[in-house]
Formats: sequence, C-alpha cells, structure tokens
Amino acid sequence: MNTLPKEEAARAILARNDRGGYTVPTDRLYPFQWNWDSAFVAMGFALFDVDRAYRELERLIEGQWDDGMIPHIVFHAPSDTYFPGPDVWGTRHRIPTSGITQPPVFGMALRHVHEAALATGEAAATERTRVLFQAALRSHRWWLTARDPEGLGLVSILHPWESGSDNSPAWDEALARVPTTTTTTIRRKDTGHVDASMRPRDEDYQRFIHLVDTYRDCGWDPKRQWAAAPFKVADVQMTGILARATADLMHLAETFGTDEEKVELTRMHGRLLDGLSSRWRPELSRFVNLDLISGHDVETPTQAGFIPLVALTFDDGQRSAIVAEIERWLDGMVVGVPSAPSFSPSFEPKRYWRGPVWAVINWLISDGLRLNGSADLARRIEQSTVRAIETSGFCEYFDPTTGEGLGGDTFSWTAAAYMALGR
Ligand code: 2M8
Repeated sequence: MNTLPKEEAARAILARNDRGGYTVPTDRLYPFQWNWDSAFVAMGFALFDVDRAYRELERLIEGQWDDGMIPHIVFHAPSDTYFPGPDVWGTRHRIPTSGITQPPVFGMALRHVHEAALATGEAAATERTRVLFQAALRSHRWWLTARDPEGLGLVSILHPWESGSDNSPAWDEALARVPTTTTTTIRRKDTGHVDASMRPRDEDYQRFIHLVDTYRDCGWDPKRQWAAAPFKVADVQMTGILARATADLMHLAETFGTDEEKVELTRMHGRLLDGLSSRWRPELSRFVNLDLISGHDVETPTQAGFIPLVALTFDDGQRSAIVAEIERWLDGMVVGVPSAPSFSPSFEPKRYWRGPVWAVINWLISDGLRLNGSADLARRIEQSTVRAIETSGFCEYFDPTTGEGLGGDTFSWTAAAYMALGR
C-alpha cells in the first residue's frame, strides 16, 4: 500500500486531538467528543491502530443513555471554549452529555473496526465487538421507537444539530416556524474562533437554543419531545445512514447476535428501506426529506439527497440518473460534492452547510457510489477531496468554487477521511 504524502500529518492531527482515548474534532472550537465525528475517526484509526479505534467507540458509549440514545456530544472534561455547554443542556446524565443525537455512523464504524481487527489479529477484538454490538443495537431500537413512533420507516430529527448539517438550507422553511425567543442566555463562542461569515447566523442560534430550551422543559423525555417539537423533519441522510448501519449490524449479528436479534434487525432494515425508497423523486434525481409539521416534501437541493446511496441498491435507471445529477453539481467546481449546488438560490460557498464541501460527506457518497457500481465517479470525488486537503490543509470544510480550506483547522475527521479516501 502506498503511503500518502500527508499521512504522517494526518496521524499527527489525530494524536494532537486525543484527549485520552477520545478525539476532539479540533482544539478549542469543539473541545468535547462528538458522536459522528468519532465514528469517522474510529474508521481512520482502524487503518493503523485498531486498539485505539475501539477505544474511540468505547469512550463514546460511556455517554449512552439508559434508553439507548447515543448523545451528540459527550462532555468528558470541562471546557469554556464552546457554547452550549452541559449547564445549558441540563441532562443530568452520569457523564454530562447533550440531550440530542447525531447520524448513527457508529454501526458502520463498528463493522469496519471489527473487520480491521480480524485482519490484524487484534487479540481482544471479539469481546470488544460483542459489547459495542449490544450498545449499537440498543441505539437502533431507540431510533425506531423515539424517532419513528408513527412507523413511517423514516427517522426524524427534532433539532438541526442532530442532522450534523446544522444550518443546511434544507431546514430553512421548517426552522422559520421556530420562535427566536430563548430562556437561556446565548453566549456564542464559535465566532471567536472562526470568522462569523462562515458560521450559522445569530438568528439560527436563537432558534437552535429555543429548541434546546423546549426539550429541556420536556425533561428530555422522547415522547414529550415528540409531542412538543415545533421542528420535526424526516431526514433521508439520517435514515440512509441508519439503514446502512443496520445492514452492518445484521452482518455482525451473524457472529454476535441471537436468533431473535437477527430477526429484529432484518425487520428494522426492511422497514427503513421501504421508507427510504418512498422518498426517491425521479423528476429531481434525488431523495427528499418530509417535513412532518407541514406534511410537505422538502425539495431544497442539498447533499442529503444522495446519501441513501449508502443503503439502497439502485436499478440502472436510478443509478444513471443520480450519477448524472451529481455530475451536474460538480460542474464548474474545483472540488465537490457541494453541500448545496451552485445553481441553488441558497448557495453560499463559504458559509458552513450551505454550499461548502465536507470530506466525510464525500466519504459516504463515494462509498455509496461504489456499492452501486459507479466506481469512476467515486474515484473522481475521492481524488478531488484528497487534492483539496493536500493543497489547503486538514480544514473543517472547503469552498467548492476555489478549493480554499475554511472553518476550523487541524480537523480530526478530515484527517481520517484523507487516509481512508487516499487509499
Ligand atoms: C458542527 O456542529 C456543532 C453542533 O453539533 C456546532 O456547529 O457547534 C457540525 O458540522 C457537525 O456535523 C459536527 O459534528 C460538529 C463537530 O465537528 O460541528
């Protein structure tokens, strides 16, 4: 295997962001353990240090709630460089955590780490995977009961932060219904670390915190939150990742699951694939979210519309349509896939999830393209991502029109993605 020109630098970033078995996304801007960041980081570690890869997942699970939810942030150690901290969330978990979740890449990462362990002969792998498999299964049960109580086969987010794509134009209409009033005093720290023009706006933060206040007032009880939520969107990115992670757990269940668990996972998987398939829109050549408050499709184009590639097997017609649509989004860009296409009125090439390119999103899209037999486009996306990182550094994200690196630097998931996509 060839060594990448910046492999050592990538490993050094993971070492530098290590806080004792878990990795912060980057120093100061994000000083805690984030859920899906850690899952990607674990897959990066699996390439050269399987023990450390397991450790990342094990430390994340220290924050898992009794009802199965894996929180979006685990506050292992105090820091005053991020808002909102544990006092705002008020979740009263034994280790302080936030009260919402994030995309369940965990199950994908677990299979990945387990297979790396088998390949390297990591002695304790079986027992470690067994424990983490149970944690993942409990979290998938939580997803389907707490976030699809109506049995749509689609899981919903109750907060844009859950999606991982905080200020995506996909949320604009639904978020506009959320009041800007808050009982918590907002003391943003992010704009002290990076330029405010790259971050969500103040009004977004007011609505984000209004939602936190609302759910904290529900005592973080999933049923009460579901009933009270002024923001509820069935998300195809989340459902696609959950369906794929469920398939990965089905694979692990062959070794680690009981017969009942195998049946349970197969049912979950079928339900999610049915729900996901119903969101394909042939006239748009992508999948669309469903706003459960208005009952309307969310047709705003964002990267989320392609993520179901990781879970579904497309027929030839669907595959060539989605490939052509992704190619249209790449047209004229230095690096793609943009989080919103340049032809969209919402496109802002430098502002967070409203246009920039994220290496981990490209990781998912290229993985899904490969699964669906489109290796050429997958390779093109991987190579342009690796090139952008080599040119501009291990930044949080990239301007698709110039390739410029933006947001935080020395970013953990960008380092992990570099090693994974460069191979
Ligand atoms: C960003 O989100 C956090 C809130 O979770 C923030 O802006 O404060 C998103 O890019 C999210 O996807 C990511 O997990 C997190 C840490 O990298 O930062």
